[in-house]
Amino acid sequence: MITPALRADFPLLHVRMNGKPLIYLDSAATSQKPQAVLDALLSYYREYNANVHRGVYELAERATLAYEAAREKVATFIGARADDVIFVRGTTESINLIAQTYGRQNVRGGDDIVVTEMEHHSNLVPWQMLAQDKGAAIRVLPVGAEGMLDLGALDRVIGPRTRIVSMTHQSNVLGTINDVRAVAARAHAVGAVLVVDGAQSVPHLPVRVAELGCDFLAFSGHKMCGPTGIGVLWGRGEILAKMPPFHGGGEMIERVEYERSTYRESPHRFEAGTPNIAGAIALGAAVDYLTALGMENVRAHEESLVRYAIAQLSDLPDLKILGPTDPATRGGAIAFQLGDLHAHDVAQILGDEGIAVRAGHHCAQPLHRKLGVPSTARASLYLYNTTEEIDALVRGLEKVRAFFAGRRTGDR
Ligand code: C6P
Repeated sequence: MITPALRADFPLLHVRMNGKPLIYLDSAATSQKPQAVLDALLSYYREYNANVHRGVYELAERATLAYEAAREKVATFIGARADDVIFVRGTTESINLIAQTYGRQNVRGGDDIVVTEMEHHSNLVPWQMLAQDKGAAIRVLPVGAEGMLDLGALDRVIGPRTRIVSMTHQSNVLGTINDVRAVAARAHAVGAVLVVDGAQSVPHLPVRVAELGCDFLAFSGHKMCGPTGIGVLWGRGEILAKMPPFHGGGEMIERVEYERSTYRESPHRFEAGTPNIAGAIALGAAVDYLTALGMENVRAHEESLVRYAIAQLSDLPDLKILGPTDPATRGGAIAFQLGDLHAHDVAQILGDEGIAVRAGHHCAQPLHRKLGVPSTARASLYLYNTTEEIDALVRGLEKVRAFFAGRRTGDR
């Protein structure tokens, strides 16, 4: 069970913004951190700061053990083997790593790389760079009615030329939770690999790589109660074993000569240089925190918040929610438009009320263009949010409407 009592674990939820209690509705951008994660960061630096995989003295061994224990925790969290879990800076770096290693090795001129219309720029631009380099084409799975992927187009868009399909599990704009298994089946039927952007799903849903049926999964620590600058790439072991390294440097090599080198196995082959040791250890603490709550409970809490939020927001005249309205098919990123008001104006006035929401294109310009809107405001929910905060959002939006209605009357 998730209760408002867990808010006591998050120091930042108790600060004030503009003299008002903070109502944090921007967890899709980054989540707040529980004390246990802050403690893990500090205790590494205070008690056993040393590099990993290098020294044999006690501090170095302690740091290495904690770093590798974090890898084990993350692996268990997603139902994977630890050797297939690679620490990177975040989702963006994960996807660039796949594009520049697996992609460069396997994509040729005339091939197709398939994405969907609801991708974050992090899951589009790295593929464009690869496609431009190789003379490959980007093909796009459309978004259909109510912000769901149009799975009827799967057989048309994914075909014999497709080498890589890369899709988000949960949209950061529409909130849509995609049917990854259906896309995996089609990708595998034509011999392509499936990359899943889990930036918005791993923090919010139980995610097991075997159940998704994907070949790669990318996610970020900072959206799941962990620190910034640490993220994860999971890859299927037999694929990682054949992939070339991403960066060259220390700790990823077996033998180095002047002209050439040989490389270690995964995950070390993909972790050149000193990694984000504190970040990985603190991500392990975040995983412990989420595991103790139970990801089924996190999802159930968010689903009930989404149901409440959609019902309350739908009562506001002129408010249009993007994406599915059935809470069973979506997560807690709720992008909306309020009449013809500019999203930044909406977010600014909410901010004055202590309510933190994001405004803009949310790094999804092609999706906004498709929907015919330049920008949206977005409230995004997480395990620490409450129905009272949604009530405050609704009151805040009523103020926004009243403010602009007054200005319009004054203009006449
Ligand atoms: N979306 C948002 O406000 P990084 O920045 O590498 O941790 O995550 C990138 C990323 C990739 N995919 C999806 C679906 C995402 O939502 C994000 C990050 C934030 O929506 C910041 S732009």
